[in-house]
Amino acid sequence: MSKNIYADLCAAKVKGQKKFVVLIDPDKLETQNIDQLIELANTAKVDSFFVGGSLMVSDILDHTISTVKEQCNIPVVLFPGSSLQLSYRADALLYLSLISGRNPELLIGKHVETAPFLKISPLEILSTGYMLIDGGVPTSVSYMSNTYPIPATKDDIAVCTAVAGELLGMKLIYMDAGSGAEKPISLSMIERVSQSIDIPLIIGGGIRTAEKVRENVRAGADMIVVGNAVEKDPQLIIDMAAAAHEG
Ligand code: 1GP
Repeated sequence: MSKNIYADLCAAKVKGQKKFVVLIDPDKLETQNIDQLIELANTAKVDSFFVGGSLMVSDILDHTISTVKEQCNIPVVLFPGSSLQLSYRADALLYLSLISGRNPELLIGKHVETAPFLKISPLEILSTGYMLIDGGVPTSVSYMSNTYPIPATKDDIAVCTAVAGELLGMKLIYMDAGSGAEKPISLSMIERVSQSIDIPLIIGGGIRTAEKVRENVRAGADMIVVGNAVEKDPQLIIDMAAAAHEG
């Protein structure tokens, strides 16, 4: 399997091209919906699927990825809520270090445990500085990770955290207001952080409209992730992907 997702993302960033990602939480996906989701994603030229969840209670991760792979060529990237969410059927894995928090297990502990498996895996490993930003409601990831998010108005803290991640050698920064966030990340925070780092910036959490996707890419996001909104209304994929791609 070719390991070119990161190279492709960096090349797109240089050209100012933005990416649109659909988040699939296997727990929330009804079997009958996945076919429609994949068809829409194909039509909309969605750039990747992220697959994962803060707490996965079913064991259909492999099955979900296989179903996607059978029906399209869109890359599948694991977005693991825990070290149990590992599948060699995916193309890549976000190797998340929760740099907004101070939980050592999620900064390095889980990485040590999983390193021997990942070293020999066929997955493209994408070292990612993961930053939770307060989205107005307590999120599953905040509870499960036992960490506080960065306050929504503290742009300086977000900038310093992202720059620290870049200086530590991380390949991506993912700022996430959490799934179902009431308030998505502010445009001023996206602007400040994107201007402060050279690595690609992923933004997600609480994005519900194509207009918000457009605003976020114009503010400097390189990749937009949407989960809840397209679970509720899969047709949104078409306009949201277009908004990201048109910039
Ligand atoms: C959460 O960024 C993702 O980790 C997506 O959030 O489900 O609110 O779109 P939503």
